[in-house]
Amino acid sequence: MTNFMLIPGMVSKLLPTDYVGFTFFIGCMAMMAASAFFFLSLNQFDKKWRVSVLVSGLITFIAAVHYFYMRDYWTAFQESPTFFRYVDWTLTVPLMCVEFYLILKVAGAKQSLMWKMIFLSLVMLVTGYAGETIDRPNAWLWGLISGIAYFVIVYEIWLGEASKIAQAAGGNVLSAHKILCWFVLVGWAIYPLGYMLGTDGWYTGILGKGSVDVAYNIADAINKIGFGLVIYNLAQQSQKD
Ligand SMILES: *C/C=C(C)/C=C/C=C(C)/C=C/C1=C(C)CCCC1(C)C
Repeated sequence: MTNFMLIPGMVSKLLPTDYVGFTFFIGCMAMMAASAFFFLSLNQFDKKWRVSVLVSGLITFIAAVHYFYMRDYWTAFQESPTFFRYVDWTLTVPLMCVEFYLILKVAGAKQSLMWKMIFLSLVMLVTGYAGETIDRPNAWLWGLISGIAYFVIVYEIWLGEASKIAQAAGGNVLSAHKILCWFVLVGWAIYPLGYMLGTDGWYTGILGKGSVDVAYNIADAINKIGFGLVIYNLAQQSQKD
């Protein structure tokens, strides 16, 4: 663990052209600022919404801590911090599934819906990790399995049980659910794109190679902070009515 830690009092040198390193630094600060924002706003919400906003803050806080590790790893080795990346996702993506459940709970969502989504997200992440690390020659195959799990999540929230509950709830809950659905369909789609830029497969001839980290860092900022703000907004709107 300590073999890549910085010497106390020393800052590693980042080249002005290291745009990947730049996005890691921005990621640290953005996640930290967002966490402060969500945590400090907690008092203004009543109990019903407080947990949802708290979870938004936990998601960006967990990401902030991982971003500090990933930034240091990148500055030390100029290599993708894949391990920390997937530890972060393994904690934060299931928490996003919890968020879906929390906002639909008022409309009668069952816990089984939450567990189903958590399970699917873990299948998506474990297979993605396998493709990026232990079995890179078959990255396309792992990516495909991961993509199927992702597709089932998209189906579940757009057309499945979750969408029916949101329809029944109507009002603010329905509009927030809709926005979150767009996050998962469009914002989350950046991840498989990043994966294809960083691994070799039939797609490499079409897409070429690119920085998997820049793609993931941009996606994280959009999906973790943006997603949290939707919840924050829902809580605030619902409190006014
Ligand atoms: C905060 C982190 C989030 C919202 C991470 C989401 C990650 C994904 C949606 C990853 C999806 C992948 C595929 C659909 C196929 C290729 C492998 C992955 C894991 C990059």
